[in-house]
Amino acid sequence: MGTPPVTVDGFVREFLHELNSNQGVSLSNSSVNDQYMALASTVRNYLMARWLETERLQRENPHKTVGYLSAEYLLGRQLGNDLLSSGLIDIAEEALNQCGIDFAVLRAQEVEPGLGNGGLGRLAACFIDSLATMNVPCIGYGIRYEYGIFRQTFVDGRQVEQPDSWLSLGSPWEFAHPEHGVQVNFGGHTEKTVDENGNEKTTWVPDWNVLGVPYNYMVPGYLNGRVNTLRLWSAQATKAFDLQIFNSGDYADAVRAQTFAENISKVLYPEDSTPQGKELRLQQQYFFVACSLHDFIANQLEEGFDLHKLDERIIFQLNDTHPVIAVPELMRILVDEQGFGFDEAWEVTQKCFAYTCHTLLPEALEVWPVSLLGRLLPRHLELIYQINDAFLEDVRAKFGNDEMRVRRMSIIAEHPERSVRMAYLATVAGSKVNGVAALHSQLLRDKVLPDFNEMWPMKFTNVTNGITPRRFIRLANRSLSTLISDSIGKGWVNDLERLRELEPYAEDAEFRKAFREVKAFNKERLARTLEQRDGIQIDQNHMLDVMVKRLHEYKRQSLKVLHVVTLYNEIISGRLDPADVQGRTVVFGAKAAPGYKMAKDTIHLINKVAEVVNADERVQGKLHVAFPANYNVTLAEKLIPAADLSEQISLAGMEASGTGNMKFALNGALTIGTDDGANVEIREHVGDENFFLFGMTEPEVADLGAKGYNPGSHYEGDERLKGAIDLIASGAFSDGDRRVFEPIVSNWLTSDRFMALADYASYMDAQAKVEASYADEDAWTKSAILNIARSGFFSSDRSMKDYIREIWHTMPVL
Ligand code: 26V
Repeated sequence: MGTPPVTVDGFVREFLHELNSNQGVSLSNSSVNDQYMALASTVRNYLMARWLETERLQRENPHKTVGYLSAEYLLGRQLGNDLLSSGLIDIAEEALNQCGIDFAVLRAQEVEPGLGNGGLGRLAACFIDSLATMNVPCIGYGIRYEYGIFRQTFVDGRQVEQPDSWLSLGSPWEFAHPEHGVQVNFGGHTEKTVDENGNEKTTWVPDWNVLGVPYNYMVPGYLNGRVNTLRLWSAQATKAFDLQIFNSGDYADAVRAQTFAENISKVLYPEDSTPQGKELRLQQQYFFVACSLHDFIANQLEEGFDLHKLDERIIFQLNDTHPVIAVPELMRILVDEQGFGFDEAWEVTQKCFAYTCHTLLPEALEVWPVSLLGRLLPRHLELIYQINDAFLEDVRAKFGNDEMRVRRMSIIAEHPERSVRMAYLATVAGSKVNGVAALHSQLLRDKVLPDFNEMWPMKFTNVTNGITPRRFIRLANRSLSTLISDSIGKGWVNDLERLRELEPYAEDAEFRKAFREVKAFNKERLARTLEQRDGIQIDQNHMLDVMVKRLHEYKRQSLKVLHVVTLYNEIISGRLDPADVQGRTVVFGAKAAPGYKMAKDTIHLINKVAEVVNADERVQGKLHVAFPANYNVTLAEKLIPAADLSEQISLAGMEASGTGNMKFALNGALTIGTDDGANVEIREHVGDENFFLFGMTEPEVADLGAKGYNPGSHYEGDERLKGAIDLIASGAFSDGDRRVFEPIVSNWLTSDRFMALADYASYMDAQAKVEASYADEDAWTKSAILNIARSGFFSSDRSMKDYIREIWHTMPVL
């Protein structure tokens, strides 16, 4: 490690040193990648001393740690974040300038680690950022997928997936520790023996294993000198495989076995919300959880720590059900390896876990067939049965022999196939169960887990999600950050409630003008990005209307399409004069799960609508649709700061929280949204008059569902809606071929599970209000500023405080 590069000269020296000694090149013959790698190393070296110091302090004076267990971390690019956290961002820029290098070009060289699908993975990344910033000891545990979320391309308007080989140029951010590999066992059977005291002992005799190799990543706190760790596990063949290669004589077969082992961490499953019950996915889940528990517990044992008090050292937070197999794994370690009695082990286990649920969709609740679980993890299945027996005994004790209730609550479902309900296992095992927004937590109690809520009302709690202001304001929107800091000081970056101090500035004409300049600047930056990245041109004078999120029917991208097609239809049929229309660019960004037909058809429809609308001269450039491919964190950082209007239009009761909604509000976009997820709380904070609410409420949705919903009646009863759907059905967006979008049209007319047609009229009215409000520039700007000033609550720092107070009972390290 060189001298800490705290001056520009020092930084230049260190950077050149890294270029020479690590990349093996001189400045004059270095590639952009060389320069990027050297810059990354320079920052890394600076953070290294702090990382080691954080680790040393924890070892010498152990604090209770958060073990965040998540199958996904959607980190986004690291370079800017680590420079910001270390306070080196300006120094680095100047140093590179002196070397004749454009900082922005180096930043653009980084391939973002996309080790997550969407909201759930990005939330994990925000949480670990906040914990480091708040000085809370945390280890994030997860999987080092060799391929992250696929790269989306469009071919003839249809989604085509490409592998995301994010590691192909090497990642400067990871530290591999093959010497700390952990063996993970699978398969086989169990054997019972009785010891000299007459106690039954169970031994698991597995029949294959893999090696988990930890890769450590720095998680720097913002300007506080703390660096926590994210530890991602990579699967390799163990020595046993090597031995097989040596002994079997069948070299090719043995190498195949190695490939088999390495498959476990090969690729992120790109489905979110529809579990496929794939064996490899269960292998992934057990793999990372077994490595993580072993890692933490081995450290405690080394110190001679008494595992009866394990909860004084760790709380494992289960990020949805994906890591729930950790529950029987901890039981197995305590009972089979540490000689605990079952009850004793269960008492410890219950104190060491808490569970966050991220969904309400019944089909998104994971279940594993008993046949599959028993084959892969026979000992764990036994323990799950034992946990279930003890639990159902408690149910009977509390509610009498209400066998209907017992069957409803059993961790084991009998139909359609005997399987383990992972959400129930998590609820039974967890010291706390939380939803991710107030409405969601209430629905979780009332609709998903009502029996459990009745049994343990105190177990249930809410922690509304949040987002990190470091990445999503300070880094992504530097010009807004400067404007804010010039007005109220810099303290807001890690104390976001201080944005309240901006409220009076909404009345300040000069500030409003400055705010509009910030938006204009961000739109220009976005225009450049879209031009370079996608060859898309956008009109910077348009209202920028943005809907970016995973493609899912419940999120209702199709409702947004109906809005666009209605406007288009009104214009081309002469009912609407383009001269009277506010110019609007509608931006979509969305990936569909590769096997999700309706989602992929919707992507196709959006692209075809874009093609037709954008090319039609009758529109006079007033309506433009842009659908850049491969929406990811990096693009979000450019798009969100430029947005005027944020589309949060899910059917009420379906979106657990949403977090994009928070990012938009904090960057001064106004929301058009339903009363769903965290939208409810955003509206409460920013005020009704600064939010465009529409659509049914959750109870109205439930009522309509119960009465029987008939989408056809909305189609027949609304001329504009009928016109829009008929236009799509006519082949106007598919070169006259009526078959292309027939599945979408017939879904609207006959099923429409997420009731887009029922909310259409209300949505159109709300959009009319948007249009009118936007015309009053000053009023709109005031609202935008108030959105920012009143959204400080949605910092993930606040979410972390809530987890600490309600669930973890950990303390920041002073
Ligand atoms: C479920 C499954 C099922 C098995 C296949 C792979 C897979 C991957 C992810 C999931 C989780 C789906 C739940 C989820 O992502 N929920 C989102 O969580 C966000 C953070 O709390 C929240 O803002 C979104 O509203 C919610 O949809």
